[in-house]
Amino acid sequence: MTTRLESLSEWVAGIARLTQAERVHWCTGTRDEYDEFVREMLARGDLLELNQDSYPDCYLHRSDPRDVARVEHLTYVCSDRKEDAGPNNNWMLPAEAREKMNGLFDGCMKGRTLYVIPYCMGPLGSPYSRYGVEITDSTYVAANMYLMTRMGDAALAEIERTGRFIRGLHSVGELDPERRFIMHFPEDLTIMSYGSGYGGNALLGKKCHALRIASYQARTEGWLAEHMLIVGVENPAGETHYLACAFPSQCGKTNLAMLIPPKSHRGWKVWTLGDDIAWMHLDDEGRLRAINPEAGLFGVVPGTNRHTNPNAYESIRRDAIFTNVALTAENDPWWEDKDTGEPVMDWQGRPYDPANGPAAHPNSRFTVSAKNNPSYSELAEAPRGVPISALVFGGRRRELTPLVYEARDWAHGVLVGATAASETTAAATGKVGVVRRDPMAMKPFCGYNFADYWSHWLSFENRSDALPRIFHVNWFRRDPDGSFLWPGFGENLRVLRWIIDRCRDRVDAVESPIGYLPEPGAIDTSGLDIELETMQELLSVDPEAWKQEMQSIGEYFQTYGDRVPQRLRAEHGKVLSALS
Ligand code: OXD
Ligand code: MN
Repeated sequence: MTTRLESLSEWVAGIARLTQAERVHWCTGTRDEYDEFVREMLARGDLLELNQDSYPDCYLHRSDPRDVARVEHLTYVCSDRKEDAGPNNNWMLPAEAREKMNGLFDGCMKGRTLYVIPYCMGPLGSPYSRYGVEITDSTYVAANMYLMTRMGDAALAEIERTGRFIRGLHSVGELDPERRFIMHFPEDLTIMSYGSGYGGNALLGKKCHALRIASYQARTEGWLAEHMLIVGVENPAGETHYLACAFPSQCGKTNLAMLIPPKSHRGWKVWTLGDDIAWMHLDDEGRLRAINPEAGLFGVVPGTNRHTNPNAYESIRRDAIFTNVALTAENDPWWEDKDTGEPVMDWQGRPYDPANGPAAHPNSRFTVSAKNNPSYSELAEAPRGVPISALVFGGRRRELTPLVYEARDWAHGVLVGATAASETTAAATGKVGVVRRDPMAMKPFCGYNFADYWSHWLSFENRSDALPRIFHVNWFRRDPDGSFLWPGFGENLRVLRWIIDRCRDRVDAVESPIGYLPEPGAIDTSGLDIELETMQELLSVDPEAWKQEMQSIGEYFQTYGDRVPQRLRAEHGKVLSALS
């Protein structure tokens, strides 16, 4: 099969020539095709069959041990002008980057199959959905794209109808970390990724398209592409409120998106719409509506068990691809905190020896269709998405940041998002556990200058008076001994309830220099073994520590120079003077 869209067929032919691919396969997106990908990978040893009785249609992929996470230091935004990429991105001149990448792609698919993957981000037929074509030489990528996006004929038909698509070129190359680059050309709507097979670097629909390129498009077109989960919280009266929440990688987005209400909350339900990315547009009434551009979950495996995330645990019992987990003697997948079974072989295929570190890689992943999730919302397929009542920012902070607080208004909320910070995790290579500024959880994903991004966020203030309220949460506050103060997981619903009550004007709040905090007792802790003092500690604001934080934020803003919007500086100034 090929295409009648000349711009696409010419591009594919040119890449096939450049890379000297042996054959070209146009992906149709059927289950039979996926099964064939799996058979080929099993034959080559790229996939291993897991125990088919306990884990039907589940497979294990072991990646190159040097290719297990996103590589932010090798990820670039190549805009014409350096200042348009901003201090938040690595930058290279587009011509230079293209030359470098063409050199790497030259002849790199000799003897390999080139897959052409037309895909749709968002529900097919939604006015908010966008299309792309990824070219790759990795069968693993093609199989994962089948689970993560709406890929194949239907997407191609739409691309042929409109002629519009994002071009994504990917090769695993030699998997050599010294010859690895993830390049974005937002002004040309193009992505070039070489030398990695890891999800965030190689499944180009996800971080590269749906965040870096889409954030750039969203700014020019007046919408938002964000690193946010989307959930619906249904109360016992049957009313559902939708929330979009931004947390950095490995801060529990998937767990919150799939939350099962605790036993104390009979009659409540939480519906998953997305666990990683939200595209949000203003509708005719000025409400922000969100769709999830993805169709699957690419989640962190360690820590997933029947208590922390029963829905995820259930979702990955069939039709899942596991990457870099360990194995039990029964050939079941195993990971840290699985709560059942014992590892006999680690993620690198060595006999398990605790001296070698964790059995599963800390960033080991599962890929499954979102439809596997028992709490998947039907509205996740709705072309117009869902109206968002609250936007929630968060991070992983041992101290300082209270369990929850609310911004005074939209502009203050933009400051709250812009000042978010978190301890780093294994989702990206580099040191783990150091606090870094991660505005809107978009540090690794914003395809242009953060200062312009904040202006874009602020611009919504003048476009609608029905915008969602903005909150900040921190599930990760600890006592001096290092123990978590808040139980987290399903109990986080108690905090979401306060957020929703605020949105409906059902509860008052206490004003503080950093925003509105819950009144004592306003967060329902019935049935929880948590002392009053612990709640006070969780909701406390230390003015001295906050002053330092705001001063350091002021210094951070300085690194963006004059482009930082005056409105944001004014909000920052207001908080700082309230703390003095
Ligand atoms: C992810 C990430 O994989 O944020 O979602 O790293
Ligand atoms: Mn993510």
